[in-house]
Amino acid sequence: MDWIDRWVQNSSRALAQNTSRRSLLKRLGTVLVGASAVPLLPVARASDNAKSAVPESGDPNSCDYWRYCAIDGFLCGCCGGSMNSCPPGTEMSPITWIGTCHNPEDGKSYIVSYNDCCGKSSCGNCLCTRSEGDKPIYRMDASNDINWCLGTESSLYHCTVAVVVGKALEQRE
Ligand code: ABN
Repeated sequence: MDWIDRWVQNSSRALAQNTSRRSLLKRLGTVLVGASAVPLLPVARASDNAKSAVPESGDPNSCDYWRYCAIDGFLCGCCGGSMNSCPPGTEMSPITWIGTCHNPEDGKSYIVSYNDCCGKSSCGNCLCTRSEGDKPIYRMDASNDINWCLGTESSLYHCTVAVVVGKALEQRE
């Protein structure tokens, strides 16, 4: 008999001898529950994709900075993080508010994702509420006055980062 056949036969025998039906079901259950803990849906993690291509000018800790055209929150650069990274001890929310901002450096428009950093109480520094394109809170789908600390371990809001996701399509005249 082939060694693979022998190996499978021996393993099956050993499994049958050493495992009761109940413990087999228990193991199967553990594997199924474990597998369900692995996130099935891909979540777009914010990373500054267009970073190398985006010319920057100005002070990223100032509310006037071009990326903040639609932001509503405390600037993470004033809270121990940076314009596109959360301060230590906080977690970036995967659910975000999106804006389209004009970059004066190259005259192009970029899609900017405003991710809340979560897990610590409000930072309190550099509040910036420019809110371009924002609608009142009763239009939840189009309002940025919302705590986006959803899908994170903690729902405590700390500050907001502005991550350039990509170039916006040019509008036809
Ligand atoms: N997205 C910033 C924010 C957090 C809490 C409350 C309002 C706005």
